[in-house]
Amino acid sequence: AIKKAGVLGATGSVGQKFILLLAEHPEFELYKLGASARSAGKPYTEAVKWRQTATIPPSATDLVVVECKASEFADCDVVFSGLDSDAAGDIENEFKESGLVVISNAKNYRRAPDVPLVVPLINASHLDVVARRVKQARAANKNTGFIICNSNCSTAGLVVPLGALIAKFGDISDVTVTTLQAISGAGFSPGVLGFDILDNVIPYISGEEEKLEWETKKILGSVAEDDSFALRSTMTVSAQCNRVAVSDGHLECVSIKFATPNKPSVEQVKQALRDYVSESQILGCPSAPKQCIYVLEEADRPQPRLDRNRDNGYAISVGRVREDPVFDFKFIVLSHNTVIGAAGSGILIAEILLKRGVL
Ligand code: 11C
Repeated sequence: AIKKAGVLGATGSVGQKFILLLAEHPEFELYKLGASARSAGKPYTEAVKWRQTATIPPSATDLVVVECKASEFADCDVVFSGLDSDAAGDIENEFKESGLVVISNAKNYRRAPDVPLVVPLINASHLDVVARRVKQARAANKNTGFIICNSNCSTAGLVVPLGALIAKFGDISDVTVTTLQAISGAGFSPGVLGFDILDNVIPYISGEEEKLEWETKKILGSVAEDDSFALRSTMTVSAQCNRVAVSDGHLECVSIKFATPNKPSVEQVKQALRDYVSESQILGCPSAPKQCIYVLEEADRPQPRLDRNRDNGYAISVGRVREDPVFDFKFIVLSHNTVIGAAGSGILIAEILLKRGVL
């Protein structure tokens, strides 16, 4: 049966993306939309109209927005949270405590050792712990509520090729990454700019470098014997982040050093990226990309405008794979920051949970 989905932060930019991705979804129906008290009681079209660029799918038009209270969402099978971090902490915790499954794009619980941080193309295995805990809780008639976080958008693009290469060649010891990030990551669209980006590059994004350096290690680390998700990767990651005049699609210039003295060749690195298959593809999830990582050979690709929508924004593009005179290899990564970098990852997590009988 189709599962009932709720969306928190429904009028925000991530919430709107969740709504668009759920509107035509074969396994989930849009069932409850939550927003601030200011929007509660209004039909969604009315609540979101102050956002000049909003696209409203027909299945959401007449849904009446409610406040983000667990009691309003009690009969949802899954709740996607696009809440801002100032509201997400208390609300998501209340939902979890009342037995709801929350898949969150907010940063609040990403570092919590009992909360998995999942980029579904690369560490869906961390969901095993959730599946086990939920089955035990069900058997004991206990609360089966939990929170799963998806990562920061630039982290999502970075960890996919890193994880694919670790799976094939063993640990990576050092990573440097310089990002060129789209304005939609800051919640802006081209028509509604929040700052002077045209003819400009802003060489600072608050908190972003720390997220890349920290989240990458949690995602690519193993799960501890006590099922906790503490930092377990010993990789050193150094990030520099820039905002550029692009609407969607984060580009990242990455250099890596393998821990092993037996280095693969450039061709072997490319082949390993091409051959990588994610669990979402193996399980046949409806939103899974056809190819997880596209390796492009043209010298000037990937580019955001040309390559961000591969496989509906769920695939990662890698280009310019070459030797690095300081580290071992360098390459460019492009990911769609609002799809696989945000709401799309949340949807894929839910699809995997459904296939595993958790939802
Ligand atoms: C950006 N990475 O592009 C941010 C947006 O932690 O989910 C996403 C923030 C987050 O500015």
